[in-house]
Amino acid sequence: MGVVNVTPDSFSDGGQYLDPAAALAHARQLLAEGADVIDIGGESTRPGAAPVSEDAELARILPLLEALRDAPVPISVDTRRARVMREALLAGASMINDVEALESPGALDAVAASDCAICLMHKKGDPATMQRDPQYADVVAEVKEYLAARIAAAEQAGIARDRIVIDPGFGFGKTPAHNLDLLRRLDEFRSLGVAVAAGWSRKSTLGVITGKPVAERLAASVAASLLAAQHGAHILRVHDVAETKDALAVWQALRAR
Ligand code: 9MG
Repeated sequence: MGVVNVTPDSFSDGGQYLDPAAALAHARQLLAEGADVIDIGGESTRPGAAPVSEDAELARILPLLEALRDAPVPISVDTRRARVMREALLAGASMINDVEALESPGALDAVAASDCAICLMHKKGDPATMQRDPQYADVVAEVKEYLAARIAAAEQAGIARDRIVIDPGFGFGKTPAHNLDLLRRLDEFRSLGVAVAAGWSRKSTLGVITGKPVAERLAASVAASLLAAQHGAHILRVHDVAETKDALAVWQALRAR
């Protein structure tokens, strides 16, 4: 899953693709590099990001959705708001990626009323404060319990299990130690019976491990994504599609022999 953030302030690519033409060119580049899904976001979820109105979020993503109507792969929209979900689905999105796991008012119904896929992500706390000393007794057990409850809520709202993807939300209310525990035990999430997604691309834990700023985390991101795949992830949410695909190809070649 290749990321296109149409935002001024995302932690990694903020401001690069606010211009619709630049966003479209980037999406096309990720498609050419072999992305299987494009994930478009119009609101940054990084810690401390400025809130954006629904209208502004829609104004950022709709032109790109329209331009990608004929894309050869599913287009996902990263949003937590029901109205944005509904309008994005009307404009051609076939997946919603929700960092609030359909907890916001009307979100379950918006997704249930369509046949789209849905990624339910875990986060602890609000983006503004979530990185201030998050605490868990057992991070894997707690995140898994939360995601199991959100799968149940989605099914109860009429969303079939085969439409659901779960994501432990690396970096969302987690310390580097929590993120590494989740990565080490990622395969435990497969017992929930739905596809598992993982997003490690350029995240701050990789900065802590390598001592490098966001712009120099490519190798660490590829390594973390590869490890996530080896630990059971079905979907990797990444900024660097070509490099991640090369790493996966080497691993797959080894497995094929
Ligand atoms: C929007 N967004 C930012 N990081 C993410 C992650 O790790 N997973 C998912 N599903 N979405 C994310």
